[in-house]
Amino acid sequence: MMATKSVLLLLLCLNVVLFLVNAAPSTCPADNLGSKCDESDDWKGEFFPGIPKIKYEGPTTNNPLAFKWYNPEEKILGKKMKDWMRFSVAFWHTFRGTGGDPFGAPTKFWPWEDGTNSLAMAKRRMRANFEFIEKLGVDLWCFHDRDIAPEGKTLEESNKNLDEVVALAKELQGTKIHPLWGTAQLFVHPRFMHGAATSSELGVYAYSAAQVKKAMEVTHYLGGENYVFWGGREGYQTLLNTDMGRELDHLARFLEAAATYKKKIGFNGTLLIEPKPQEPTKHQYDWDAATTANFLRKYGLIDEFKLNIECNHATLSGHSCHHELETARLNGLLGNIDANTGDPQVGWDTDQFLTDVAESTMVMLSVIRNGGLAPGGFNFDAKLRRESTDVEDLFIAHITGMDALARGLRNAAKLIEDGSLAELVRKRYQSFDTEVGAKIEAGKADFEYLEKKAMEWGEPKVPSAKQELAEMIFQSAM
Ligand code: XUL
Ligand code: CO
Repeated sequence: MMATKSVLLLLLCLNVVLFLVNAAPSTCPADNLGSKCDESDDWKGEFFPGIPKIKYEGPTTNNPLAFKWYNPEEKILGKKMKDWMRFSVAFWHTFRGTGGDPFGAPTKFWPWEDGTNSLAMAKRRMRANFEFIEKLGVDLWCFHDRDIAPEGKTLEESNKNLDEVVALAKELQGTKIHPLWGTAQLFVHPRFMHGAATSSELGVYAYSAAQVKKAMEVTHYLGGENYVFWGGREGYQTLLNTDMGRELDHLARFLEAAATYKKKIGFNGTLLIEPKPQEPTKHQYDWDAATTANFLRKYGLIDEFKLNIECNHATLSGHSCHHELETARLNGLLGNIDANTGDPQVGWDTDQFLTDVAESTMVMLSVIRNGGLAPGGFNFDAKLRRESTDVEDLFIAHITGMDALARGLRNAAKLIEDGSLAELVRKRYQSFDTEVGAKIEAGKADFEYLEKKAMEWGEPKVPSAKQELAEMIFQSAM
């Protein structure tokens, strides 16, 4: 009996030792702050060994680590593909995404991660970020302050952590790479449970202002082209205990102060608001593009802000991505796109890479009509599925997302060059290309005049809108 127990104990110990050997990080323990371990060169080499710089090989290649449709230097409608797209990597999904969901534990354990949220780990992750960006061949990245550097015990300490990581990022960026946008993460910490700028608590409003001030400063320092506001926990859960009018006023004052501060520090980047209807809260104030445009107009902020349209947020609000892009564009507000998509069955913000070519073609039609997105671009606010756990999956996901949009661009250009869709639309409205139509469009046709015309013309003949023909033309460009 005793002997069996000892053997079992021995086996158990052996197992523990084996586990420790197997699981031992090939890096320093990251909570070993301040030791010379922090300066370890372990990960100053390659994070993605065996992954080459991704190149364009064309649609016939079966190399998963090559672009099939995205050929950065190729010109489409007179502009290089890379200038149409302005792709950027989202730090949070790519380097902080764990695969965890409300029901399940994390599934992703990247080899460079040691399971901590230390400053040393943040710096190592930043090195991985830039190797990833360079191998993918893009020039832009996006971040939230708290996903690149750990929150400290005080705001001062958090700012200090951020400064350290940002200094390294600046060094690693070199001369070409810079942020498409930066933002402050104002939703994870419990202090933001009532919101940030919409919080009922004055201290939280001030804290949020301080955090945004710092995030704007570092975005500017890194050469960022835009700064994003997304209302993580804004909005009322219930009107019973909520002063909606007061929350909206506070939000407007907050954004006004941000616009003032932007000018004060000489940051020329665009301020972007990212509409989202709900999740995590029940009803967010920036529900969709139209709601946000109305809010901006009401508070006199319409010239200070543009919109960052996210496709999955569009579908959550009951619109297609194209609808949201067109609403933003027609209001002169289309500034940037968070390129992702939702699942047609799952009503969540699943943040999937957009791979549906029909959807990407519609997206690119809007982008072309907008004359491009610069100084905005496409940010991959998209994550690997929980069950994709290889490091190379990070590359495959971005490549397929970039290819889908590149293919969308090629298709949209084909549709525009072919002209038959535009001709179909022109014909549909041609009754307005007349003297009376011109009067209406110039705002010179009053009701008496129109009544006279209606009586003169009698019952109007209403022609076909040719919807299926439009769909046929669209399909032939795919
Ligand atoms: C959340 C979301 C954010 C913003 C930036 O739904 O899209 O990641 O893009 O805070
Ligand atoms: Co987003």
